[in-house]
Amino acid sequence: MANWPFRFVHASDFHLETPPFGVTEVPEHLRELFLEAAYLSAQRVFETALAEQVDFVVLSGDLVHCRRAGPRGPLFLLEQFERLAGRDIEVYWAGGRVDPPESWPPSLRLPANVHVFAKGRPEEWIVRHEDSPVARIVGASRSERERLAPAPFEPQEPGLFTIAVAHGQIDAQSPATSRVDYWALGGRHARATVSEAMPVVHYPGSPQGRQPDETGPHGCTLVRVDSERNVRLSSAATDVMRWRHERIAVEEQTTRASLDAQLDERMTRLAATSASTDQLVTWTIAGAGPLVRAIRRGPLAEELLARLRQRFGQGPPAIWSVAMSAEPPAAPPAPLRDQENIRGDFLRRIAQLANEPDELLRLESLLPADSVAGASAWLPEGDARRAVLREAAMLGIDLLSGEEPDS
Ligand SMILES: [Mn+2]
Repeated sequence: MANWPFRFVHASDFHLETPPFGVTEVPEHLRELFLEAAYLSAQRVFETALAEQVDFVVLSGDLVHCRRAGPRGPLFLLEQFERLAGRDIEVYWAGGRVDPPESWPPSLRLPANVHVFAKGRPEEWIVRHEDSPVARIVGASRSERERLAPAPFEPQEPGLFTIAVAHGQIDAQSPATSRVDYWALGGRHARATVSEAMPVVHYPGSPQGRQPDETGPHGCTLVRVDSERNVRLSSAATDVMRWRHERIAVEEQTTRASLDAQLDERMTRLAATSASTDQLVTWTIAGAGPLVRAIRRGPLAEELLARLRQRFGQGPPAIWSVAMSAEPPAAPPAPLRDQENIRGDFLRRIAQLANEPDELLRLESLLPADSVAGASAWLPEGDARRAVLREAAMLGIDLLSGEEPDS
């Protein structure tokens, strides 16, 4: 059945109540940007909808925690919704964790173009072009009690292109037999397309990365559906600051001048990737040698950061270096481990724990006697366990090596 082609913006997780975080110190010239980032990026979502002249906008939850954001949050959304109303663009909004429908201030009436899905049984709206129906939108706000199940979103009859709007995860198995063409999901802050084939299952992610590990561009998704019902997704970046993680490997003989040159080169490359967006870089220096030891123990990291901030951090666009740390080597140097001394014993024990991921670490006896009753010393699993053990090995080498210069 031929379909009227249409397009819409899919966005979620504005979290207007949460400014970016995870930085020990925000420099004066970036303070305003941190405070405004959540709003500026959300505003760009609406500007994308207007610029692309979309038929409608689908919002998959976690837009604003009204109490935490204060009056500015809902007033901002109201203003944006009214801009869309002025261009006859409808909005379909399914609430998530922080924005259940009942949390919206009753004194602020939503304009008629905004359809908020209730919790529980999904509700259905038909989008029309002139008088003919072009798409069906089935949505529900997140319910605390029930798991998100795909079955209630299934339309009774096939035919119309169907968009299901919800916040959360759907069972990866079930979409195969579904009559839903596009799952517009929210709740993940990183953009992700879980299924590209029909039905498409997509999370647009948050319009703005909030913390150092939310790296890369963030934005919303422009969805185009053609007359053969093919779906084409394109991402529109809306973030006003972008987090980066950069790793540089050095060797025993790497000099400070050569490390500086590598850092500068990486910075120049980052600057070229985006001429207009401020970027926040977390550095990891990996490998071995005196530079890595100096970053781990001494003031070198602060020195390098100060230089990078001064050269590249002022902008515009600013490329601000947030932090720098040394990545511990995968295994401590074998000669140290093979020595018959306390340090050797310690490193052999660490290696043993690393090789036996199921072995439990009993650390409770090491806690002070007056520590809270029932407190347990807990070691994570998998990659996190390996990282903790690597750190412990390096700390052991530092503390058990005395003043030997070459340890
Ligand atoms: Mn969220």
